[in-house]
Amino acid sequence: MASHRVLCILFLFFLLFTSTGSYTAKIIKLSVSYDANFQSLELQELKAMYGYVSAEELPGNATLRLLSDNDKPLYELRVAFTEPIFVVNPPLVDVDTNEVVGSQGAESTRYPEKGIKEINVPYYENAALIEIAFDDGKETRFFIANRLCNNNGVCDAEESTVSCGDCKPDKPDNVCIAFDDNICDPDCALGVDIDCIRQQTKPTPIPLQTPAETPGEQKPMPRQEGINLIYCGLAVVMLLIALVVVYYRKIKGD
Ligand SMILES: [Ca+2]
Ligand SMILES: [Ca+2]
Repeated sequence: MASHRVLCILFLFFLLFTSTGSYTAKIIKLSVSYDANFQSLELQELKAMYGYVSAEELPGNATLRLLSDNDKPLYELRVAFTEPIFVVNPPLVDVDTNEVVGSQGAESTRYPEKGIKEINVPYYENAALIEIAFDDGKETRFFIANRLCNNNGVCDAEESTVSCGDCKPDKPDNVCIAFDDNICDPDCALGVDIDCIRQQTKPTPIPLQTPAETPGEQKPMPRQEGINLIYCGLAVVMLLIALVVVYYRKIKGD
């Protein structure tokens, strides 16, 4: 029985350690859009938050580099961009041999589409540039420092409390940080941030109500006090009767 308890405690510690260990990494979430042949790349969105760093995609077809404001490499990752193509009437393929075995009757048509790739890189305070270099030589650079924080006192769309002092932890910034830190993050869903649960379940003090007294109004005597006075009165009367009886007996005896 005791060994079961020890195992349960160890398991809970393991869960706690592993969950916080992976969740507490500060990252920058990047959404890169691209067209066919990876001609025009755009950094559609970015946001600093807590989460997982993307795994290396080997062999991949491009290298993503995170650079500092003085072009110093901070982080490097191999990434695989897939051609954004939509095929109408694709030819029939043998699933075992992977060979084209015939067409579906109509000519197959390929339409170029827009692709979106999401990549999470570690967050660095001095991160300033993202460079995506394809193996065929195409290279694109995005300036990110000003997008992560422009220090204008307003929490802008791509800023968050992780990357910018313009955003406050108890105000909305579209990033939920559910730490037990006495701060209820309004971006967290119901029941996610323990501090918000505490805030909701905290009992609200009820003000003590004193009855309004009008001048000249007789305050009703409390019941117990009234009863005590009656007993006192009765005791005094009985004592007086007893004294009178004793006095008369004394006179008669004399
Ligand atoms: Ca700002
Ligand atoms: Ca919190």
